Amino acid sequence: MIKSTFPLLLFCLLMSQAFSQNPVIQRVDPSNWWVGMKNPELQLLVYGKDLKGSAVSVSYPGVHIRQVYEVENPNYLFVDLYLAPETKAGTFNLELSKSVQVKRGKKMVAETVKITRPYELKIRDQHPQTITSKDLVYLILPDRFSNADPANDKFADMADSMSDRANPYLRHGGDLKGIQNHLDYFTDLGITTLWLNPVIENNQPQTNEGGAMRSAYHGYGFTDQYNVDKRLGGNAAYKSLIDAAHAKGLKIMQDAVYNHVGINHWILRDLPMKNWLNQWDTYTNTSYRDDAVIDLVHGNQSDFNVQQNGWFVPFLPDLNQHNPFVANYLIQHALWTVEFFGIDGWRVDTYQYNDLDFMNRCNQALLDEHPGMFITAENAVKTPVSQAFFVRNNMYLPFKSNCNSPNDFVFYYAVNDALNEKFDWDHGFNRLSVMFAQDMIYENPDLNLTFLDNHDQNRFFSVIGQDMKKYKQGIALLFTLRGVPQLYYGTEVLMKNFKDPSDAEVRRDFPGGWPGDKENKFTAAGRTAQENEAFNFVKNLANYRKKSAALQTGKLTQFLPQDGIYVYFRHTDTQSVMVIVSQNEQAKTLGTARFAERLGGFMKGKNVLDDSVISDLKQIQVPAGSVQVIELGK
Ligand SMILES: [Ca+2]
Ligand SMILES: [Ca+2]
Repeated sequence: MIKSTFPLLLFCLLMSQAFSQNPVIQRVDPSNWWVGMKNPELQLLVYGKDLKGSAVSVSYPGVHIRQVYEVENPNYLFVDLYLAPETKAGTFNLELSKSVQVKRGKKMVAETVKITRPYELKIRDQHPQTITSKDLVYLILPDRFSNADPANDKFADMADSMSDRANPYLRHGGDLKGIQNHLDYFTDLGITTLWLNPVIENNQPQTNEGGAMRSAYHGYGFTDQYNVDKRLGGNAAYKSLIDAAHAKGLKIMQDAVYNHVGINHWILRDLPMKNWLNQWDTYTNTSYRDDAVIDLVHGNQSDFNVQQNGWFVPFLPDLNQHNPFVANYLIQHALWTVEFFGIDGWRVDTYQYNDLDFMNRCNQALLDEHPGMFITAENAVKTPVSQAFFVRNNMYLPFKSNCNSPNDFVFYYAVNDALNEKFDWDHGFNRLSVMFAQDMIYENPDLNLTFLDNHDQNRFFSVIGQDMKKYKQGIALLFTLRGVPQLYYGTEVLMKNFKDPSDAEVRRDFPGGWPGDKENKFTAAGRTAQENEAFNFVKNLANYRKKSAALQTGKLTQFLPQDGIYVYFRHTDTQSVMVIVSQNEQAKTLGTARFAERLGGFMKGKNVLDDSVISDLKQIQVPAGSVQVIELGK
């Protein structure tokens, strides 16, 4: 035994010398893949140390290496694989062999070192559903909704190690388990789909914005796409939430960011190549101007480049989606996420800043694997033309988007303005009828994601001056007009505020979501009478909508607003709903002769908001500032 010690030590020493020059694999992205994907191609990003010069091989039936790319940085290899249709699930070894110089005594000699990395091909078992106009979406900012696990609020090893509910700019500790604990609250309210602001790791340092240090609690600065932030509970908590939501019939919409990543993203610490990002000689911010992109007639290249390739803010670098490795990385992450977690739909952040051909490729990759998948694009634009440009539309243009839904900002502005204005020729409810008259521009306006407010906007109840009549009108318009309605968390319990002094004011904690909260708005007993009036209004109409074919998928027929009263119908072959909304300051008797084409054959109606019966459809009483949702009957 003693004799063998020396040679063994020497061997270890030699090995350690050899390994110091050896290639090392630290990670492979995507972290796994699936057999049975419609697209048989897969590009692995292999990252580690000194990978350049390695030969790569795989010995597994059906898995073929098409090409290996070396790039500027020797720590990366990109490996194109082809997975034949008959490939079975299992784990193969990615084998790298490289000739390295090793010291033997006083001599350097060449030696071949081999390293292997197991890679798993799983069986596809998720069956995402499609989000449609039958759904009601509820938007949650995960850090601000409910804290089920105070132990994960902060971590000393993260770039921002703070959590403080007293500071509106820092993390507050909300997490995915907190959301999961309230699934019954959502289903009771009539919600069918949850949209969470991004859950992916944001290991970002605090940043100075407007003189205040802020945390990336909003989630829009990704630092590792393949990990859900551990302060939200990590991948396991996200999977658990989604499985539990699906079990209760709730769908999940993921918030995607393709345009940029956080400045602390792991790839940025050791870039594969300089043009992974859109780099500028001097810092260049995007102009945030959609007109620079949509102006195919009079636009110029310079404005276009700044809008597209300028950085969103200094700590969110712009990704170069013209780089095919970047494009593949982003697209495969989207596919991976659907398969891994069972995502039902996508909301794409900052859509207009992405290379639009890249976005079409990305959308198509999702649609190829999941036909009919709901993909809704965020563009904070003000005109139907601009909004339609970025989605499937009926315009004859050289560029055609394949995104199937816009976040309907035009609707958002129109409803907020309409409810705040006095009725006249082009104000008040006329804004709505004028807007809907332009729906011919969209391929399918029923897929527009309509909303009254979201995490970036003033809260609806504040915008309308905390007026309950306008509140009910707004909710009723949202739930009964065309589109996929989206509610922002807390709107149902009258959460309020303007973005003054910052957007943190419209992202307050949901009262009752934290242990020891003095108020609990999750329960009727914890809500004020007015909050219960609001909650019950939302709940009743949302649950009616849930079983109303007319409101979910019926055709919208509108009549020009007159005398401050807007009348429209949602109708299928089997159900007709008449909506009457008034911004008249006096009660009126509404003669209905001009609606005869939609009222023909109906004798009576029931206002589903209060179950009152309208026995004479020829003369309908319309109180000042009222809304009626009338299911018509024979
Ligand atoms: Ca927590
Ligand atoms: Ca960009």
